[in-house]
Amino acid sequence: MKKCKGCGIPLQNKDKQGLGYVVDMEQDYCRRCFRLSHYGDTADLKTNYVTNKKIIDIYDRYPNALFVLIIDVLDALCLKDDDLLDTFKRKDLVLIINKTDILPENFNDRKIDRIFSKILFDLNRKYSNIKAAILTNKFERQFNEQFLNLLDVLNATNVIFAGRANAGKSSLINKLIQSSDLTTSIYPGTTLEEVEISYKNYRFIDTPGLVDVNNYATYLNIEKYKLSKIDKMIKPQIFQLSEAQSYFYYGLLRVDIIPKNKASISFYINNENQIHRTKYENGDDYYQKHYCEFVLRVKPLGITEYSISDQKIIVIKGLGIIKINGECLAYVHSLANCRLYECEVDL
Ligand SMILES: Nc1nc2c(ncn2[C@@H]2O[C@H](COP(=O)(O)OP(=O)(O)O)[C@@H](O)[C@H]2O)c(=O)[nH]1
Ligand SMILES: [Mg+2]
Repeated sequence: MKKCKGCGIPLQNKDKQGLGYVVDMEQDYCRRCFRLSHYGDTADLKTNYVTNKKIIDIYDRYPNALFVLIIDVLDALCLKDDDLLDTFKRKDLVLIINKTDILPENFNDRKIDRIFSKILFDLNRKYSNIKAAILTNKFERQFNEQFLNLLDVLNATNVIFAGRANAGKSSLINKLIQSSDLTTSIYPGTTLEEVEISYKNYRFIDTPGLVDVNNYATYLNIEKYKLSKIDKMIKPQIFQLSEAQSYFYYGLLRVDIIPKNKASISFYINNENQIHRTKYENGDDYYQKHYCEFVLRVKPLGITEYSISDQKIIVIKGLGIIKINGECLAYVHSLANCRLYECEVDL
């Protein structure tokens, strides 16, 4: 059976509306990949084709492969409380913490090393199957050499690239094989099936991304997703306050802060979006008045209360991070489906 070189779906020339459609079976790429790569056309993008069960079945078909788990850098900040690594408990695992280029300017190499050494140290105590970890991003030049050396040290030739949707798996394999064979896009759910690639004496296997029920991206439609996803270096939006204030990120997130004295709050989100601030007394009014205008409003928000004595860093997967400093009460209104994660490492 011939499969699409970009996303792995079996090709067919019978059903024009169906996945894997090609006019001519000689073609290597399905219509969906062709449109996505050439025109950024998302019409055929959202499918319910990929499920976590299917992806785990793919993993199970490669019992002897080395598992390379690609993780978005912001997700990596709360990996200890995530169940992602449990999926790979019985596999030899290499972690790749990807997209470090989105971290703010003051995150120099030393700072990044400090943060992730601590996180990885804690992870290693729980998961003895982690053989190595690499921090990288798509701009890093030494990655290929480093990674291929590591494969040789680990004596690995069959290598499966796994992880959550949109972590950068396909992009990373393209970079390794120095091609653009695999279809990549800013949207989750691009890769539909496993794609095997022979390179030198290795066999690389790309896979679809696991769906994360705690990630905002899972619940946003394409337009909302495009507005809020972070793909460039974050410039935090920082606010000082000495009286109670409410902060709004459209209808996606609201944070009320009631300070004992002075406090500050920083939002690490997509730079294109401005946080709106009102007095706390006007917060509800503002929310009611603009309720219908909130272009990004998706589902009811749930409220989590924090009593903060010094600092709290909260990771909201798929949306960003908030960092609150000072003695205060904070009420975070966020998408009820998505769990909030506290990051224990200072940023
Ligand atoms: N900023 C940034 N974006 C990246 C990086 N790696 C991948 N991306 C982007 O993340 C998106 C998802 O990439 P893709 O390879 O399709 O992810 P996959 O679903 O894991 O295969 C694309 O828009 C990539 O350009 C990176 O290191 N930094
Ligand atoms: Mg992919």
